[in-house]
Amino acid sequence: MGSIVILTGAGISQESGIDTFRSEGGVWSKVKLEDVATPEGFDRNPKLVQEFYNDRRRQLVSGEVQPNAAHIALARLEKEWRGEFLLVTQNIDNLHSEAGSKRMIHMHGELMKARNLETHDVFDWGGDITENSKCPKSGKLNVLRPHVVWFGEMPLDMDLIYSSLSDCDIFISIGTSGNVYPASGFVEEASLAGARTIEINLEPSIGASSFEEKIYGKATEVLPKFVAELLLKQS
Ligand code: BJW
Repeated sequence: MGSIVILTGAGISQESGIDTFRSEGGVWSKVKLEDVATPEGFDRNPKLVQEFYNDRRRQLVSGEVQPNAAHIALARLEKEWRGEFLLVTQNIDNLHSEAGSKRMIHMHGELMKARNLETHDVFDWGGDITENSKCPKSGKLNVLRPHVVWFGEMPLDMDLIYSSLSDCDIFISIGTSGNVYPASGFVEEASLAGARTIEINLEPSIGASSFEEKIYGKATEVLPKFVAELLLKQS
């Protein structure tokens, strides 16, 4: 049994119709990350950044993207696993929670939330953020930004993530290329704790050699089977 920490990245939502970042045709082949995913880019051109996230938020609320078999398998694992469980996602979409995951951290924030730049209050947000959007608490205009973590900003809930990694028995990384720190270093933390480490991805990630076990294939094809086997072994 024991405790499990899972890290997910854009690859788990790819089969739901959400673009990954670094694959051919991915997000960073269409827009410059310096323009849309840094605080400096937001200072230079807030309208461009808000539009980039408004478009992505619209895709989520349109109903055209739904959780896939991989999201559902992780929700099942959380429900049926008898030990400790934590899902850490780098994704800002809401597909894990739509699939039923509960014990979860969005380390890079959430598209369906807005944050007040001055007070740091966070609000559920399902529509566009525009120059006419008022902070629901202060009523002020032009103080809202997407509640996401850009390059150079501190990811969320790092204390809880590191304490869970330092105490875990199994670490599973799913659908992430391993390009972005600090998530790319989680496997080392888990290894130091003596955890069994597993990478599930379409192809070897940058940090593949740090994992003891590797399974390559589409998340929807590989993960449901992997979860079923893991649950079978705990009984
Ligand atoms: C499939 C699949 C299928 C496809 N099935 N698999 C120099 C050296 C080292 C570090 C730094 C450096 N200079 C600066 C840094 C730090 C920086 C960083 O890492 N930069 C690198 C680019 C070099 N990091 C930061 O700034 C972070 N903050 C920070 O470090 O704070 C300081 C600190 C923290 C902690 C302790 C101490 C200090 C913040 C990073 C914020 C990242 N933000 C983004 C945007 C968020 C909002 C948005 O979505 O727009 O987060 S960037 C983007 O990349 C997004 C993602 O969450 C993140 C990771 O991408 P991911 O998920 O791995 O996607 P891909 O596309 O790269 O990979 C997908 C994978 O899936 C591929 O491998 C496919 O093969 C696979 N796949 N289909 C299974 N069907």
